[in-house]
Amino acid sequence: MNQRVVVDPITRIEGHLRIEAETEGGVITQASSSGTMVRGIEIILRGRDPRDAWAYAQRICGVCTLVHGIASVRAVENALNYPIPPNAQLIRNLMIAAQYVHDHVMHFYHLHALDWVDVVSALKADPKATSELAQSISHYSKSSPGYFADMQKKLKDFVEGGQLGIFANGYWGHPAYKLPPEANLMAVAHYLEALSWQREVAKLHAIFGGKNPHPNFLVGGVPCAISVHPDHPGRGKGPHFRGGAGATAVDLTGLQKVKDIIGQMRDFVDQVYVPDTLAIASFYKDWAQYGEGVGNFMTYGDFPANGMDDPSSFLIPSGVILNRDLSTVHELDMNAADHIQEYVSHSWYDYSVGKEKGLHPYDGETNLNYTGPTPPYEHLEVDKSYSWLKSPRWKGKPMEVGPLARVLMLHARGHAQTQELVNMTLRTLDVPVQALFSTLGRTAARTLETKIIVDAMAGWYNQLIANIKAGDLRTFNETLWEPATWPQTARGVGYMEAPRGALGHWIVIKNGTIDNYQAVVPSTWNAGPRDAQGQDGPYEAALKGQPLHDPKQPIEILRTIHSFDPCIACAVHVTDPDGEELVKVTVR
Ligand code: NFE
Ligand code: MG
Repeated sequence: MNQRVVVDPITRIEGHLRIEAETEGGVITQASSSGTMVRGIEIILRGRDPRDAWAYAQRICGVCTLVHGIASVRAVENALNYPIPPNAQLIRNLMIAAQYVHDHVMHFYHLHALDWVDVVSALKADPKATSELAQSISHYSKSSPGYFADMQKKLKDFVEGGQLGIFANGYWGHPAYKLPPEANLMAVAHYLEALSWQREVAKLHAIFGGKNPHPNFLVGGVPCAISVHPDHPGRGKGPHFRGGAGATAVDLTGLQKVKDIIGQMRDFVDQVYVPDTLAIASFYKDWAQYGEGVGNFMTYGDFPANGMDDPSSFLIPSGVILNRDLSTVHELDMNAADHIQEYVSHSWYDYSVGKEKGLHPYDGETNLNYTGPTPPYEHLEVDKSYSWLKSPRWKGKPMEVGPLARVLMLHARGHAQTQELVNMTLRTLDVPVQALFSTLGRTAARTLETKIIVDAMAGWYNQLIANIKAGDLRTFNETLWEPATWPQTARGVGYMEAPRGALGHWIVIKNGTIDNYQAVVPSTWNAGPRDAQGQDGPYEAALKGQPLHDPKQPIEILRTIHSFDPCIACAVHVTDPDGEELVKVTVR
């Protein structure tokens, strides 16, 4: 029997995402991914000072709190050929890395884990056996029978008090949950630990950027001065240090705190996140055959050692992998008109060139035109336009971006630590290399890249300290700050690897103000709708062929969609003036 399963909203994500899945005989034959919210940041930016763009662009999202700030200042710097000092580069690397580690751990425990971990089953666990399990996979200190008994009591109080709260409405007891009660209890305990841990590690952003979320940035550097005087923490001077907490210099106490936070991050990743991922995955090996996306992977690259002008110095390289073929990495050109384009054939937008043609972001347009059904509606018109997301394509092909793309790219480019980690994971789980391309592989890749990035943080920190010891305290380059020094027209691209994948901001500057601004965002690449050729986006492709045990409890859809870690606020990034949901605004 044919049936259309609608999941709306998909929960435990950021933003508003709807999935409509056509099923036949209990298997998904076609899936449609729809972003049901629209915003207008790109329109808001027009006519403004490019040096202020980061502060607006950063509000695209409150989850990947810094990435749009970074992409924005890099776009302006790229347009103006504006070099930044080495310390600013290192501080940005540390801040980006901190975002990854924070975001990936939160995603695993707080957004994704409940797809695999049955909270209610944890009540049946034996704390002593849980302790033995925990100690067999890690030397994390919180692992005694007493600790797990306490955690279980906490959980029991929640449940008995009718306060399951965030755990309410799960598909508890669904046969797809395979973990024994002890593994469930261990994971729930770490869910709660991760909540306190993240509060601490977020302070790294506050030290360098004044606050979190949405730390401060600065075109030409970073907005924190460095002071090495032990008694008198310095203050930033000049027009670019605009007050607020970010204007206070980072002193030796702050730098020591950064070091401590890096240690805390690393301990949690090594002792909790990595072992938990492997332990949980070992019960879900059947998920190594489901959830492959489009088979094409793309990275823009990030974490420069020598600045953004030297991509060969990036920790994460850039490139494109087609049809799973890791033996060839294709070069990608962010400025070439025919490489990256966005299509709107199935999106609620119009283009001046017609709905079938793609546009490069420098020529990008944001013309909203809702043509969908009047709410409340049962189904979207998936043969016409059905999403507020555009469909970005590389040379006309859909691309998966994100942790899996990065791990594959690092692997393909011969990064030794990545190859070791991937081999260790495949060996431990006893799954074939094709498992990488699955829901399980995508989730594991996120854990592995967290390990790679957290390990790299100590190196950037040590380099920063070495520079400071050698007397280099520069964090800002003033030479191009004044628009009088700029060319009349300029354009540039700022890019980075955000936690969810390749992120680009394209800016056109005319007479010192923003003439056009387009952001093409990771979740748009992954969650976008079909294109003019009818090619599925990665979410859509990943759901195709997926069996559904019970259409009323579509946990399988959640598992695969969550493995991408959706952020729909990022993906649509374009607020209507009243900040309301569009369905309430545009309906005729
Ligand atoms: Ni709103 Fe974001 C990240 C960006 S999304 S979370 O990571 O850019 O796709
Ligand atoms: Mg866009």
